[in-house]
Amino acid sequence: MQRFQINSYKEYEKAYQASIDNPEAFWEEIAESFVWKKKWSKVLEWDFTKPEVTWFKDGKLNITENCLDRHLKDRGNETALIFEPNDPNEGAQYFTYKALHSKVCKFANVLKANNVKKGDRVCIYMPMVPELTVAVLACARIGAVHSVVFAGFSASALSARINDAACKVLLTADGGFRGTKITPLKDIADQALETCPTIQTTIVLKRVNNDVTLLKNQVWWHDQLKTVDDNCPAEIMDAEDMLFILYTSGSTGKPKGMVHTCGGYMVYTAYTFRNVFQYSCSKTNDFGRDYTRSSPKDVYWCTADIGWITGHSYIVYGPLANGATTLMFEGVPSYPDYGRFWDICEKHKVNQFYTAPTAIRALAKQDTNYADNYNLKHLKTLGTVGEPINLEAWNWYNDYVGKGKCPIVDTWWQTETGGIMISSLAGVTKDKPTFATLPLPGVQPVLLDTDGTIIEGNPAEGILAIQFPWPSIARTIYGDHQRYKNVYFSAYKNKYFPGDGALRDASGNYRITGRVDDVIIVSGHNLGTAPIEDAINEHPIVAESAIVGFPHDIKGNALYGFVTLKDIGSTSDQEALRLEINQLITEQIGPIAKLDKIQFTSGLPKTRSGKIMRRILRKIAASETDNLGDTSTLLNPECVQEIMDNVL
Ligand code: 6R9
Repeated sequence: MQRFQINSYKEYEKAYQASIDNPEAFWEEIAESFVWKKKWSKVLEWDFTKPEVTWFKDGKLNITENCLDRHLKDRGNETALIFEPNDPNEGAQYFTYKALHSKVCKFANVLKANNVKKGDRVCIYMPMVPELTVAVLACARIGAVHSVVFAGFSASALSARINDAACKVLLTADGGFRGTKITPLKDIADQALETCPTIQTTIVLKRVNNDVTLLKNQVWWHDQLKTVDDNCPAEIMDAEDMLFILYTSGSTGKPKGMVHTCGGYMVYTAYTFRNVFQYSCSKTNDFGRDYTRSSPKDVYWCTADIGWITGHSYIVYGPLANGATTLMFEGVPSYPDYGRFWDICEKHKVNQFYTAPTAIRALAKQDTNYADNYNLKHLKTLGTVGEPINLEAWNWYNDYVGKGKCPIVDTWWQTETGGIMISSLAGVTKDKPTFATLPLPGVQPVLLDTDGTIIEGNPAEGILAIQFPWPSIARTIYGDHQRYKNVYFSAYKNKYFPGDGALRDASGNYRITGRVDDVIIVSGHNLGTAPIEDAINEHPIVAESAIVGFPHDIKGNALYGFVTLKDIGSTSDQEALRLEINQLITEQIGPIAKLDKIQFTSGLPKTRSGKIMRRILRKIAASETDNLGDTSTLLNPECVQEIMDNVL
């Protein structure tokens, strides 16, 4: 019998081997730890050429029964969710499994009362408050598909996402607290709704007491709750029914609505959560059998926003499927001061802490070492996600937060993969600074040459690809299966192509070296260059633009824009134009996509086929001009010198 929890390196090796030798038998045994309404007829069917992947065919379940109902008997009074508000003086809130179950059922009934049915799409544009978690689970309860849009996105980004999925209902709030600022979510939503004909109802949560007026077809969350009870049987879902859509940036064009389904996503996020973080429940554990570690129960905190995949998989679904205590934080690491993360760790006795390199770098940069002022002795596991972690940040995290005693799990994965793919297992397999290390059971990575040949042996460096499906692989791009095929399955035959490069050391540990496409990761957020360029090009006097990333101390990468104007003499006030350009980007995408540097130039380096040579611009932006590489194919080599002479 395959154990749910891996407790030693030997067990990892055994599990990994079993998952390669017989993936179906391996995942079947793991899947049996969950509550299914009806068992599957086949564990896996797949064909990467179509691409089509089916896990747990004909299996029936509801993920919320696995995240909530099944815990009620043994751990109904244990804490499921801790909410830490933006303002520390407001005080934390604690929700037991019973309380969370009741809230989810009630809100599920609100959705039903508003005509939301199985398969309908519900857009959620909310701050990091408990109602967000409740809303996500309430959708899953009745089989509605949630599409959470990060509350930092602009009105036009929001409406594009609502329209892409033809959402029926929008859930939002009067506003959201972020440090000293309030985001006027309702105003932004109203602006978006002007161009969203499919939205029938908007349900508005009161959070900041902003003075907002409800328009036609808008209702208050609290009023809606008055008319429902908390009895809501879970909708029976097929393992392959859609659970949610989550948008991610592509290197070209509009955002991609990645589709995740119920069965495989649940199995994989729960399994990886338990094993990567080595989360300890207590002696009475639902997956039972082999669980002996420590009690009482751990407190786990992931600092991500539920608007991103990390929040979906490792704040909500993975932890709750394990009966864990998961903490969500509304605010920012710098408010009231840069000690806030550590204050929360001390206050809630956090045992597993999962954050992003950009946050670590920002904290490490402060003159005061705030981490030293708090008692962090409960920390057992530290995690990082979102981008490669540089050695300096890794060392700071290890020394000042982990005090040299906590394993650091550097988890490589993507919105598309649904769950963690390459990572050490805390204290079970070895970590190695700046390396994500080893693939999880079920994950079969390879490194490829540019022509697609598999590079055998170690060490090696190349393009990362995955050659076998895992349960939580995204099944399609909503409404555009052809694009799904083109982006992920066409570059290399019969392999999933994630868009990252990697190297493998002599012992087979993977280190992710960064994107190999036109996606730039800024402060852990994926940004496609094309949508930003589209926004800039809307400016009436802009002719053309090209965006590249350049190294930044805190953000990892920052954005550098090269912009040509329709008439070079058309503006004397470059500073004003820069502000206007960033304003356009803020309106079209959101403040996260603003450019740090904007250089005006008379031309952009282009190939004869008219493609902008970003490779050259990238080098100039990073001040690596010693070796610009091959410029012989350029149509207009003269502009390169001009750009170098005026670099910012
Ligand atoms: C979970 C998440 C995915 C991209 C991915 C890669 C980068 C994520 C990383 C990492 C190096 C890690 N990335 N984790 N790079 N080391 N541990 O971040 O999903 O927002 O879709 O981003 O992030 O480039 O391809 P998503």
